[in-house]
Amino acid sequence: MTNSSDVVFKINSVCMVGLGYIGLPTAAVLANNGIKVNGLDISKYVVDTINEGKIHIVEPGLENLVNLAVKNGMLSAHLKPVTSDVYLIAVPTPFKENHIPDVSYVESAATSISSVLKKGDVVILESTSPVGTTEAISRLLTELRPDLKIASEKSDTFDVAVAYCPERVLPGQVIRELVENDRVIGGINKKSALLAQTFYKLFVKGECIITNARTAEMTKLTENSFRDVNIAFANELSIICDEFDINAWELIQLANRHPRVNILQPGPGVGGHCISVDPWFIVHQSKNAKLIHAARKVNDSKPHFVLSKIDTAVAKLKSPKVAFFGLSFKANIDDLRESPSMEIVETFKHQNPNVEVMAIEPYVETLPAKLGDMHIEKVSINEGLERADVLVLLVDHKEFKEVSRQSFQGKTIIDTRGIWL
Ligand code: SAJ
Repeated sequence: MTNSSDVVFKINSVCMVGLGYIGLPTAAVLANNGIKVNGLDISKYVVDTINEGKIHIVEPGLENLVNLAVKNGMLSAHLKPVTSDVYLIAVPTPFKENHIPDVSYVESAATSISSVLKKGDVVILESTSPVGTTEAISRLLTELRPDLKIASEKSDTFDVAVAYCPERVLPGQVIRELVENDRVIGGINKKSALLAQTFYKLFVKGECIITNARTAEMTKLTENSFRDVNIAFANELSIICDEFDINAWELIQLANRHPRVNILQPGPGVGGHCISVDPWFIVHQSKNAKLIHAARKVNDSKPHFVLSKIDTAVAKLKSPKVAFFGLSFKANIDDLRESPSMEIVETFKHQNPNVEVMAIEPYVETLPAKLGDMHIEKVSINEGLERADVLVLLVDHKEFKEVSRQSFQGKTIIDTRGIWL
């Protein structure tokens, strides 16, 4: 493809910046589609692990792909950027104090690749980012490389294209979704969008739809805010139902019989590093985000509601033993980061140091050290069911669904997911 200034854009190799939950699967899929991938990460452990053909995260199907790509010489990992044709940035964008978005990893990534950029390259940001970040990255690259014409929203003639294309894959199904999902590709200008689209079409079977960078940034934030607002509705309903002595899950099932109603499921709160984080980016940037803000507060307050229910149950017993079923942020995965279940277990034990607390988590081998330090014991499903007086169901893991209802006799059940009711 040729730009109007006769710069030739070709895509033979990709530098994947950030080899985590998104970057590594993307690198592996690209490499297995015949594109040479030079991975870049700041962690020596991550780089060494990948270069041995192994992986440092849990994702079904990923290890095989990485192993194959490394063996075939199509994927290698590095601590310094290797000259490539396309630079894909997938680094974390957490928030700082007061929910202010932290784009410092994106800025560091852009700074790091700036030294190897050349005419004809394409830079694509995939990290979830506040609106305007792609424009800021274009300005940063312009400052760092005054010798190159970095694409901007103001001009369609450039040496280096710049675009934004959010990842939208579901943990646990990343490999399939990377290929099958539609992609929204926002160019900083139209030509950058078209160049990025050419790249994604190399491995994506879903539609690759182009727009501008700001709209693509907002699309990602909108998708996760939509889900957060809808989960907040379910969570608020479950609290109202508790007040009215109504089973929220039965109520939702019945309401969902209406052809235009589709309520999500209540839980102990919203976890993970996306849905509980991204809506804050909109709230931070716009005073008009009132509903999105309220949803965040409802979902963040749900663990406190669950804790109040446990406190009431425990207060009725002489020497209570409490078993918590599930620690991960959602069902059938091992990811404990930003998990409302972890928050509930830790807060409960902190406030009730003398109560015996057990945790059941079939998806992790050993409990995080901080739980061990608090004298929280990891037990099997059966041991938890036998020993505890209060059973708190926090995650709807498939193993918990199979538990015999007979083992509930004489126990207090607090089911935050509606699978034991
Ligand atoms: N949850 C509920 N009730 C529900 C659905 C979910 O309480 O009815 C809770 C889960 O238990 C979990 C949290 O919400 O704590 C988030 O889980 P999730 O399965 O909704 O989403 P994630 O965080 O695993 O992945 C999301 C996805 N976004 C959308 O579905 C809009 C995924 O496609 C994104 O790529 C990902 O965020 C991301 O990386 O942004």
